[in-house]
Amino acid sequence: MTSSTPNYDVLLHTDFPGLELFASGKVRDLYRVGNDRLLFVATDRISAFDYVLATGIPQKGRVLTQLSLFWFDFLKDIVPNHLATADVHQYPQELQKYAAQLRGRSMLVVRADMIAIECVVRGYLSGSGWKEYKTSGEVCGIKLPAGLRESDRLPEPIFTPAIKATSGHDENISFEHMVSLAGLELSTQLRDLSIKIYQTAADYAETRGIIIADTKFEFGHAAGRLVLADEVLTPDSSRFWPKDKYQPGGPQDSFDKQYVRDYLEAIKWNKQPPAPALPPEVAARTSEKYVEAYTQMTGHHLPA
Ligand code: Q0Q
Repeated sequence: MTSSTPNYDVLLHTDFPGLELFASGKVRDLYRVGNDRLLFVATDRISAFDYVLATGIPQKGRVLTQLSLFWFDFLKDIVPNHLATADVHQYPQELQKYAAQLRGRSMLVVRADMIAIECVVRGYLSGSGWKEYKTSGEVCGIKLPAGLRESDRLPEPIFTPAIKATSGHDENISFEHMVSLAGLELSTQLRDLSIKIYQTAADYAETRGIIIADTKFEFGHAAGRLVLADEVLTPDSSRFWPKDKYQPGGPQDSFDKQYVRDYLEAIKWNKQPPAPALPPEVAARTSEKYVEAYTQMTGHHLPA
């Protein structure tokens, strides 16, 4: 294999000797590149019920990266983003020896001063929003109409920010709490921009047969500008539902993770570590669903 041929092997753990790890998440790793860039790498790891499973999903990292690139371009007139380049040939010389591992599943991004608030927008009532609504009729302090069912489309998208609790879980907060953390001007800007981005993306996705039920944006400041960072509108940062199967009144099948969820249900995993491995056919079918999510959303084949 030469450095110009992509490496389609499943990548579970990144290993770039000489590069300094900046941050590592369940399925993404960030490396420091100079003083003002980061290398954002999407592995093929998959998490379920907050645990990383022992089996990787072929092509998953490439799909998530290429979807983020699609949305950065789609949204470029609405919001600047942190992308410097995803063309490995443009990466600094120190990264060229890792080109085959990086091609298609990585982005060189501008290092931003991140805002430590997760900007969640919900167009449908699901997950923690549904849980909160059942208890209080509200989500993040936003009163909703009575009588809504699980997975119902909301009268209009709502902004439901969250902070990373010490437990590592997201904690939903009210807009007023966000204002106490980030100030009124920035909070208002983030709310209005998040809703506009979500609405624009969700309207387009629906024409492609995909419901984006909710999504999580991360923003930062770079060179004095507010930029959209992290991954954007992927099945990992959002709930993707197939539109042709949408039936409110209960939980919806996930576009991408349903085979995994059904398998974990079938083996009666107790949702405690160690997270189980997946049978090859579950990993293979899940891989097909990720690639399908890309081709259905964009109308293009996944780039080689
Ligand atoms: C940054 N993260 C998320 C994360 C672990 C991603 C820091 N452009 C940036 C970004 C981005 N994206 C970040 N920091 C400065 N500039 C993103 C939570 C964590 C792996 C991947 N953490």
